[in-house]
Amino acid sequence: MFGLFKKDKTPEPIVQEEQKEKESFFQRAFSKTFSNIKSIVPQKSEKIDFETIEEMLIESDMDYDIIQKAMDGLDEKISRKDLRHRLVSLFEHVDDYNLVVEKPQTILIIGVNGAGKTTTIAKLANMYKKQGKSVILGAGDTFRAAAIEQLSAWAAKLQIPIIKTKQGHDPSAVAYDTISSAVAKDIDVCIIDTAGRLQTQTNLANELKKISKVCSKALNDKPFKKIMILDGTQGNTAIAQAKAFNEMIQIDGIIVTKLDGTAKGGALFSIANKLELPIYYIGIGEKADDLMEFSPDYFVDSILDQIYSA
Ligand SMILES: Nc1nc2c(ncn2[C@@H]2O[C@H](COP(=O)(O)OP(=O)(O)O)[C@@H](O)[C@H]2O)c(=O)[nH]1
Ligand SMILES: [Mg+2]
Repeated sequence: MFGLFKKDKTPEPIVQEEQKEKESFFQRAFSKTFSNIKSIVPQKSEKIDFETIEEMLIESDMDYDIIQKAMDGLDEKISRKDLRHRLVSLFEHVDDYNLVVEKPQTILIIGVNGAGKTTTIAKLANMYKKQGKSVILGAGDTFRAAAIEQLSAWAAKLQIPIIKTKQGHDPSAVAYDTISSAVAKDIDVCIIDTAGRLQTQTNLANELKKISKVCSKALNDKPFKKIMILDGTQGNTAIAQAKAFNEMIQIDGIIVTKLDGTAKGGALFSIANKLELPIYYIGIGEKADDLMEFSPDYFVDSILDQIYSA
């Protein structure tokens, strides 16, 4: 969507606008990570010492295993081109960043309490609505009354329909009703919230499995996406969390939130590489517009821009 310039033509104004928006978004998302990087590499140059790059990546919270893997065999002085190639290749397990599946495009949102699930649902709903799509929400975190209220408040604000039930009721029924309603009303996108915590981990695993099964059933076995929300301020520790959820219910991809508050942006390399999953979007605030699609190329280039001279 971004940077799709037609050959031999000046970029169209709309594309330039989008590009600018993306640039400023990435600057905001990684401002703390970038200032950290700049303190380690105060002067830009054409080639940078191996140890300096290593230190920079460690300080950005990139996992040491991954750093070793990425830098294996590189020269003592590293050029932008060589480093770029290595860093981008950490994301190469993914070739498809498209979250869109057959209508109704259904997204089941999972993750621990406080990761940013409900807020991210609002951001996704807002984005799809701006794209001209119709959206319906399912308040599947029935464990806490506050979670139902929070999603209802977003639905009202964004003027989007929501399917909900009383606290303690079956979240699978909410998921089923949300998808059925989307099918009946020809709605494009269904986004379903889930609880991040129950009385026990086993309960949570069973509940998520059941919700997932019910979604498949409501969709007549058509595919849908299970997206894990990770709190970016947790850096690498979020990986263990994601692995635990991945064992309960196979995850299709990740959205990382709260990057606005952290210098641990380098953890995105480890999260993507260790989990071998796509990072679809990144979140950088509490407002409905604070979401941007993630692009490995763009991410790597914006890091390299901090340290290499043109
Ligand atoms: N700074 C910041 N705060 C966020 C972001 N996403 C969510 N939050 C805040 O994190 C808290 C928990 O979010 P919530 O969506 O309720 O998490 P949930 O428990 O996973 O549903 C709320 O106060 C949100 O406003 C983000 O990208 N940046
Ligand atoms: Mg919530």
